[in-house]
Amino acid sequence: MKLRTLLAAAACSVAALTAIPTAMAANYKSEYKVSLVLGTAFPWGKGAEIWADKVRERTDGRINFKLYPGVSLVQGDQTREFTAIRQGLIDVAVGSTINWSPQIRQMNLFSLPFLLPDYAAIDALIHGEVGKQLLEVVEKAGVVPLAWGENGYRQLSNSKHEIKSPEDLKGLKLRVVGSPLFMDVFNTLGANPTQMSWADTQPALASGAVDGQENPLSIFTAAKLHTVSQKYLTLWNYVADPLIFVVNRQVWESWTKEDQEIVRQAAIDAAKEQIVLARKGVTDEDSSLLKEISDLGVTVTQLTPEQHKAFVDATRPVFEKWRKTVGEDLVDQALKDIENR
Ligand code: X2X
Repeated sequence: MKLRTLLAAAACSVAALTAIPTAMAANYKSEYKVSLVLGTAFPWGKGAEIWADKVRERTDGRINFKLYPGVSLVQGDQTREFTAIRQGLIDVAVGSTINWSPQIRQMNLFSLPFLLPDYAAIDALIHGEVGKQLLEVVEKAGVVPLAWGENGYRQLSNSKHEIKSPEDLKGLKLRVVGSPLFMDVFNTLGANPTQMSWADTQPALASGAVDGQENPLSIFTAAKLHTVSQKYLTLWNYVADPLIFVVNRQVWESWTKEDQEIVRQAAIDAAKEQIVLARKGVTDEDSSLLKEISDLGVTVTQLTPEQHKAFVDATRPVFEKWRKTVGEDLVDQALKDIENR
């Protein structure tokens, strides 16, 4: 090869090398779509906003997240969210384990009735072996999981009467989320459950098409459920749903290693703040949200240990049935971790 050709070839490869970062940056989208059920009036959306802000700041604006609450990228059907993340219709998401459980059966773990006695139990699972295994399942399904957040303990509200025993649920029309496990729980308790998206729930409560629903107290207040006839609230802590911060795999791979690390660390930091927000006012130390709700004229019912036990006993068959679907080993590991918390 002539010297001049050699030099030209060398110059070309240098150009190619130096061109890489620019080319990659050019592959970045101007905006990444973040799917959420709830917007920034709720701890859920607030957590996503905190994540977005940190990512924008720490990447000097190379990565911009735009929030799409109301799972609008899947026309409000929260049970299709996980599939849409895999397919790339959604770039980024902060999603509930409940909404992804139709695709990932192991996510039903947190919905096993009365598995989680307290916040320490939730923490033991998400920060321990169980959390690690569940994130591996998400990873194997082709989505990049980054951090655990929290929606919260789901309490029962209705427009008809106080609920203190399974008998009180007889015939009540209740809106439930999209996992069949919830249908099993409320059918077993003698209620009349119907699956519905969150988007359809408030109109259904307002019109009286359904009598009640179950959701964390932060949602009860922010969505002003007392204005849609929810006059009775029973605190029974029967399940709690964590949130997971994730990125679509192709999107993740389009980012430089440096940016991947920034997005990961920002998710971890934002999730920590998000959990604090989710628990604000609903702990033993600070129960201010309960007071806020009873000040709205809502009858708040705390169960005695005996009343609580009646619900635990009545839902035990559902626990046993779903234990197999979730996976015996995973449930055993969870029970062990909760015992040792
Ligand atoms: O639909 C619900 O009840 C909600 C908002 O809690 C979830 O997305 C799981």
